[in-house]
Amino acid sequence: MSQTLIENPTGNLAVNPPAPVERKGLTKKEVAADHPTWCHGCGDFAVLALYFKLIEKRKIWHEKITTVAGIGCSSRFPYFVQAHGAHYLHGRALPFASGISLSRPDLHVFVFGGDGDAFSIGGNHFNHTARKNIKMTYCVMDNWVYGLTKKQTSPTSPLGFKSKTDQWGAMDYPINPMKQAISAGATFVARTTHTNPNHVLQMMEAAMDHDGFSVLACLSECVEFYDGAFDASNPRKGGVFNEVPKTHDVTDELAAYKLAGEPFPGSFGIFYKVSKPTKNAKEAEINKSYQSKVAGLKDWQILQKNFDRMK
Ligand SMILES: Cc1ncc(C[n+]2csc(CCOP(=O)(O)OP(=O)(O)O)c2C)c(N)n1
Ligand code: SF4
Ligand SMILES: [Mg+2]
Repeated sequence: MSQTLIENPTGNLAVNPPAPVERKGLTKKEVAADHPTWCHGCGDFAVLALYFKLIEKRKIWHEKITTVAGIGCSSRFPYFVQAHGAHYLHGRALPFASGISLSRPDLHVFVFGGDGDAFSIGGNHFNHTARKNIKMTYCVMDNWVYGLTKKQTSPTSPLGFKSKTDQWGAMDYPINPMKQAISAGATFVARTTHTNPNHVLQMMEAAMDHDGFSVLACLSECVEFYDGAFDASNPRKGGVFNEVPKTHDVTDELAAYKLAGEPFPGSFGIFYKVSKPTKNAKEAEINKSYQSKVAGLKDWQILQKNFDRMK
């Protein structure tokens, strides 16, 4: 490519930068990694396909894709995305993702995982990430069971569900992911299902555009250990898919709880969305003010200042 030398205001010759080249959105082929190892018919395939669609549609470049997960069938997600990501510890995806989100404001972090990962072992991290309102999107792929470990009761398994840990049927009341997310402080809470691809993509986009902790509860059927769990929400299986009524006020917390309390299959769409300062913005403000106080000092001098302050 030819470059032109131009004279800059100081009178020196500088290289005229080449005109920026318009980058095309990545194709599925360019972001798809290993062939997913999920069972044939698993709902997780649809979620992955729509994540690829989102990457393509929203032109998220390779170097900006950040996919984090914990452990579980659904959490195998980052393996199948040819970009930056981490398959982290069971239930610990959110603290790991928080570090990335807080240190890299140029990225949007996506976290994927299962109902066990989110609400059992990772339950406390879920609550604390929500109350801190750390900017990221958490897509909980809820199949009402532990899939990877072959059918144990999960925190969202309905009463009476027979599993390897509850052979007479689950006796503990399930948690309600939507109520949990709203009460913990998530500022965007939406619900979708793997059987409605357009809706999943629409919700992923809305979640990504939200400046704060966005939770997307996505029904994703485990055909191996909980076949037919979500038939009542699937019109192709005789069920009904009802969208959140147009009259619903997404800033009304009580109205959101009301929607969350509907019996299955309930409604799909955005239940709750409010604007609140993020931890990202608050930390950035503190960093800016501190940096102005230590301007010109060497790293060791800043360290020394901190040690002296702690004496
Ligand atoms: C600390 C720890 N405890 C337990 C396990 C075993 N384990 C792996 S995945 C999993 C549950 C997965 O269920 P879920 O998060 O719902 O994901 P799914 O497989 O259903 O997608 C468990 C208990 C583990 N890997 N690490
Ligand atoms: S066990 Fe269930 S959740 Fe896991 S891959 Fe198979 S169908 Fe999907
Ligand atoms: Mg599960």
